[in-house]
Amino acid sequence: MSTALIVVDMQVDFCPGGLLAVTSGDLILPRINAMMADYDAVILTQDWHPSDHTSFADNHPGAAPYSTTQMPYGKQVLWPRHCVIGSDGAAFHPDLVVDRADMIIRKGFRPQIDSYSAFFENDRTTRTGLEGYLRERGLDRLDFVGLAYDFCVAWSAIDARKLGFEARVIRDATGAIDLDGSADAASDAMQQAGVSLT
Ligand code: VGL
Ligand code: ZN
Repeated sequence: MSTALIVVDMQVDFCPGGLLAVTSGDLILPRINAMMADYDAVILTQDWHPSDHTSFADNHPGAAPYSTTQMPYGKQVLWPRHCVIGSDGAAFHPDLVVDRADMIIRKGFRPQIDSYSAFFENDRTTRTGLEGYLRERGLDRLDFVGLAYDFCVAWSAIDARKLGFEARVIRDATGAIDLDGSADAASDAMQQAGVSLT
């Protein structure tokens, strides 16, 4: 069996000082960097939105950040503008070791669909291509770390299980947004899906 470390969205905007900062999000960086040596492959994901992205509250006149709206594909949280393609905030955190990464997968670049998961966009049908990459390389065991625990990490790990990969989330190498109990809900959903939380 081969194991990949999937480092989710360790970007400037999700760390303190960023536009959608996760509290203490940067404190997990040394742990993540140190883990990289122990894996057959390291894959980074990068949230990567066009300026007119439908997940940005400021693209919905009158809508407050963190409110929810109905999209053609279902319920969607409206986020503060973040990780705009080419912006400083979309860059990986400067302390993240990127040289070890074999692959960087960008997600959320279609204006009309958000993408929390590294495998499927939020319409739950559009694929990012990550599954094919992992299968071609024979990477069947996946460990997830990064931001945010309750959104992109959880959705990615649950999709990994749906696709038949072994999936583990290293809780102390993640950080949560925790919007209305979303961290506890994510833990429950992951356990339900057969993700191991360590
Ligand atoms: C994320 C909200 C919006 C994440 C990305 O990385 O968890 N959350 N975009
Ligand atoms: Zn995003």
